[in-house]
Amino acid sequence: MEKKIERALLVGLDITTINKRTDNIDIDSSMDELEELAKAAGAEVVGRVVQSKDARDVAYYVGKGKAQEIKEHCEALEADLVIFNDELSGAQMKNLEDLIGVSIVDRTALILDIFAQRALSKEGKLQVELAQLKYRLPRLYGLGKALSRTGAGIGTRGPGEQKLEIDKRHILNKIADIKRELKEVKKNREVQRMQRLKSDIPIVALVGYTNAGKSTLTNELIKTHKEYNKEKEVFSKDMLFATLDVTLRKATLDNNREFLVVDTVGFVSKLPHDLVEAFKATLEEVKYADLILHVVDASNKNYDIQMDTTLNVLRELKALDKEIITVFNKADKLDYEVNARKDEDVVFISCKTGYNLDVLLDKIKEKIMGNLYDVEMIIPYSRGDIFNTLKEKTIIDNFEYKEEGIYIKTTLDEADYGRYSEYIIK
Ligand SMILES: Nc1nc2c(ncn2[C@@H]2O[C@H](COP(=O)(O)OP(=O)(O)OP(=O)(O)O)[C@@H](O)[C@H]2O)c(=O)[nH]1
Ligand SMILES: [Mg+2]
Repeated sequence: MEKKIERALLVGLDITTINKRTDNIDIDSSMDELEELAKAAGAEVVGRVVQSKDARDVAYYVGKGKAQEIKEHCEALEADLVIFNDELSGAQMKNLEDLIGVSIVDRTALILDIFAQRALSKEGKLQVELAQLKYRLPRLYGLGKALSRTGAGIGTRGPGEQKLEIDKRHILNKIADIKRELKEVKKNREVQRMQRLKSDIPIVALVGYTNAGKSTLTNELIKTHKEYNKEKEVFSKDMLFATLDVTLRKATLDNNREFLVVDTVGFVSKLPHDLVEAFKATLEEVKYADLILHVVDASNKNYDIQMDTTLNVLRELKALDKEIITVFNKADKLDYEVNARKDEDVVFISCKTGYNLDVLLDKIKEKIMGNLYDVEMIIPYSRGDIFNTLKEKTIIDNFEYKEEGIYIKTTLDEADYGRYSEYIIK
């Protein structure tokens, strides 16, 4: 399919009435983020317009006069589309499109578009398409121009580049189909999860704002595993929403114990609600985690607001009662003091320089291993399987073949201590 780089004009509203705002980010940072999102969707940003107003205009979002001005900017800049920094109603879209005469895309559609382009797994694709269709349903009559564009423009693409349905009845049928398919996929995932839980390897989930360094940290952590190779690495890039699908990889602690690292999709402020809903299923892995690493880009001046965004999603996922380590990443770029909040377990690291990665691994060990017991055991020769398991799982300080069995000295975690108690002599 032909791909033309679209020229986008960004429009934001700086709402001056505090209680009418939907976030706390200052308008410049918010527009910077919108620009990153637009780039991530493949657009070229040709200009920015910010309007200060005490509230949104119901018909034109920025007000009719400003919309008229935007039309003139579009002509001068030869813009193909205008991207608005908030979610618009169907009526606002239609009015703005009729007046300005180019496609209108809002922040939600933009984020959905990026997700549609990046989703890899079957489940990810289904979930994005579902969120897109739900977004479209109440806006069909306002999406005329955006949907009738030829080629695959921002806001028209479904996962896998097929054009999205624009007929209401088709959309409803499609939504029902997708929900059915998702149920199947979910069943499969459940089976896999049960197998994992049975294998009782602790699960450590990395969550955080987009671009915080979750995938980079994942790649650092998995280097500790004996089966590590380059191909196991996950994709990381200086780009919003580099990761869309949840991946699981193995890592090892210095006491030879394995744990699973779960890399997850990043969050962003004003994340479309349907998308949060959609990804709740994928993020279920987080609910089953033994430990959460909340990865924060400490060098971002809005790190505090970004943390709140992440914590809010964790709250929605009902995962806030889990053990959490706050990982302030990019310590190499820090040029101001970052204040940790009270009651938080915090570690400053740099994936770039390797600073404090060992401290982080120690903290992980402390959290997921619980109490550790130094033991001496005698394992009867008939239970060579246990000896082999412990050889794999623990570091055996000492062993000896004795008459009554194999004598070993090692360290056991809580679960194994209970499991093998009959063989423990000290
Ligand atoms: N300076 C510096 N850059 C880092 C560090 N860690 C990661 N980065 C960079 O930050 C960018 C984002 O890293 P990712 O690992 O892709 O971030 P992510 O959290 O997985 O992002 P999403 O998948 O988009 O949610 C990349 O360009 C990394 O190279 C660090 O410690 N210091
Ligand atoms: Mg990532």
